[in-house]
Amino acid sequence: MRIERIEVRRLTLPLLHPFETSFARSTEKNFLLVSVSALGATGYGEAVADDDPYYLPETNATVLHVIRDFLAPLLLALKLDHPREVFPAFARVRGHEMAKAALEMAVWDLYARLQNAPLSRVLGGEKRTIESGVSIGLQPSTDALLESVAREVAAGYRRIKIKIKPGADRALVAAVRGRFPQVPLMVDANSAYTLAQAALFRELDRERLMMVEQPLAWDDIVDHATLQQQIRTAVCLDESIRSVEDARRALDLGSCRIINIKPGRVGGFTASLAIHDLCRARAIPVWCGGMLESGIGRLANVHLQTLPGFTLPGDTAASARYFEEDLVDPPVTVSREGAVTVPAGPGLGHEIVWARVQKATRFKEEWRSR
Ligand code: OSB
Ligand code: MG
Repeated sequence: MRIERIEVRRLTLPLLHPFETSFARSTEKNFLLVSVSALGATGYGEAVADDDPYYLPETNATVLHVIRDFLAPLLLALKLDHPREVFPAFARVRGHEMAKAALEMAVWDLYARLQNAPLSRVLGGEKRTIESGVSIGLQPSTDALLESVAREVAAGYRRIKIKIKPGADRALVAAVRGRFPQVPLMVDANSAYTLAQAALFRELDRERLMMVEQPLAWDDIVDHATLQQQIRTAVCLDESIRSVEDARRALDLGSCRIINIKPGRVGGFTASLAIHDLCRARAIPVWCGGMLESGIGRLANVHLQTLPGFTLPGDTAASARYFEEDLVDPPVTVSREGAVTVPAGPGLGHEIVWARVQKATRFKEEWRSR
């Protein structure tokens, strides 16, 4: 198969509630949606970059630049038998995993649609439902946080993650633990600390957290190894793992005991499968993170989590927590038991609502094979 057409759209969706982390506060979701077409079908991939480089270095502008000037020409020149050939074909381009992932995941979706198979099946996954946790942003007050945790526990989410930052950490954790002694709980610092603050994480050992996610620098695996040696709680890496090689080095060093796989962060599904397989061989649990994706990226994450190594609940909460109207119909929903049903239809498996995509589109650009 040859890809005949690639389109990139820039979309803006208002967020129902602002989402605050140690690095930013977002009130809307601005992202790029990639479409790839061949043989009368089209597949979709959502880029996970933001307008700013505060989570990782890529931005929507760099993703568009790298797709337009480097990746789209490479993809249009490829003769493909299987989507696993896309990621290696991008190898000459260093980094830019978010740009690579958006295109690569669109090709997987296209391939699944052409096979008339759910994406989960072509990825090799077997689960029919996956378990969801929820990520709760920094709140205006501890009471607001407790109220939010109570709401999500009642909704059925299987694990609560709260964001922390210097000055908003031990007291928040103690308050949530005090009120919910048994809830599976974890924290995510998004790289807000340094090793000089290791004492905080030694204190948090008392709170029976499932893990602490990305406490130290976004590009570090050395200090994380030192920290992991000093605490009992498992360190989970998010930002620091952008390839299977990053994962191998981190595991060799003992930098973490859990890995968060976001396909949009590591270059797509092929890289995600490689990290999954590596972790499985070393008995390291993995789970799938989220990036406040629309239903398109959210469903991609749902399909990936059908693989057997995803043994911990992911950040794949219901569309209704984020958006008034999602871009897919039906939206992603979560049962009272915290489960998401894996769509059985071809590709991502839910219809894309084009009127909503059009309404959210700010501009688009396309490239065709000659
Ligand atoms: O670190 O996991 C993260 C959102 C944006 C950027 C980074 C992260 C997050 C989340 C939210 O934690 C996960 C979600 O609900 O999609
Ligand atoms: Mg994270």
